[in-house]
Amino acid sequence: MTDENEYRFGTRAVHAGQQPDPTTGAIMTPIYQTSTYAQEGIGVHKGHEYARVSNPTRTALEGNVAALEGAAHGAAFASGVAAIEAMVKLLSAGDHVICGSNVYGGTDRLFRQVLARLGLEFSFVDTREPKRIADAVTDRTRIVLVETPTNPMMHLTDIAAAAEIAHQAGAWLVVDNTFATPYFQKPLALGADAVVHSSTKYLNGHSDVVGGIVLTSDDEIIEGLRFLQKSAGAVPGPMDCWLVLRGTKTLHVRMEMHDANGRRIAEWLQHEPRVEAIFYAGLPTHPQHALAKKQMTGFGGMISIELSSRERAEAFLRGTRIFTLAESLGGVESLISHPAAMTHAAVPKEDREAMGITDGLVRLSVGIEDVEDLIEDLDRALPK
Ligand code: P1T
Repeated sequence: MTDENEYRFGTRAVHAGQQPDPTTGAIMTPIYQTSTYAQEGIGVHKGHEYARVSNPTRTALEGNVAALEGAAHGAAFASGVAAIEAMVKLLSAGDHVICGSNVYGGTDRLFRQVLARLGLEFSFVDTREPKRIADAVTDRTRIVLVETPTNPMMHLTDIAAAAEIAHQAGAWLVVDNTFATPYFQKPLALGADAVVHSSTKYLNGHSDVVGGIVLTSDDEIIEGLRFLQKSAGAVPGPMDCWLVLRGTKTLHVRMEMHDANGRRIAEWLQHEPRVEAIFYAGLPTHPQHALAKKQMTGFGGMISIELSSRERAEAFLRGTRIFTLAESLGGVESLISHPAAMTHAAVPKEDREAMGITDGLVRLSVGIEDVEDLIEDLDRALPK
């Protein structure tokens, strides 16, 4: 496919970034399982020198996801946290990052326990209220990073408002779009400078890869990221790129199903007296539902519920048969997890509880199984 922007989402998902293999005509992009490439003379080659710098399978994946996010460029990394780290490593010691107070626990850990040691400064701010971002800006602020919806509380940030504040401060707005995916939310079109993903999740969709990717149309950002792929080397292998590329071909189909199942289950849970509270941006009772409808076109399959105690949460987690207790999300199969003890265990307890990640909180990643089976599974497992 040559002019990708001419086509709609599903067509781009299947084709963008790829063309039949020039040597064999293979329709599917081959897994170029090689670390290096022959040179005819010094510096005379077919566009690839060494696989840390570039690999055709990775290039196809980067082009594909860039087309889905409406970006000019993509840079793939070995994991979601590696992608986030690369983005922040564009900065220098003394620079300041404003990060949403509720982000994936591993992002929080990377910032507080690794990058802060190297001289970057971080402020954690509840970005549901854009003014709090403006209040946290310093003359060294270079990046504002938000997840929307957040993991696991489903808090939203007004992307357009956050972009305006970041730009006034001379900073980039980076949006972690892992939960919504480009099928339901396009941060770059709303003013963000870069989007990051854990491609481990919905982009791949089959829970068999760990990966990350950054998408941007900003030349300075992509040049910096390419330099970091080469210089710091946290790049994904060709097999993993190929698996994610296979996954993105069905992203639009899977997301429709995650969304339909997610809505049905959220509505069912909402009327369930054994559930104390439910967090899902697609419900009219969500405090930011109006913003959700404004900047998202669907709400997906991530739902959190409050069951009021660790005992009730544990009974529920033990009781499901289809929903499997595991870290991660976004695969075709339904998973269930306990954020306080699992994904967000590294976040200080006071901070965790301040944002609602209590011992009674349970997170569901609703898969694409038959929704009646999923509801029966939850019904059977919910404690009295
Ligand atoms: O696991 P990794 O591919 O490194 O991605 C990190 C990451 C980044 N951003 C968000 C929003 C995420 O949810 C994650 C990873 N999250 C889990 C493993 C989880 O179970 O929540």
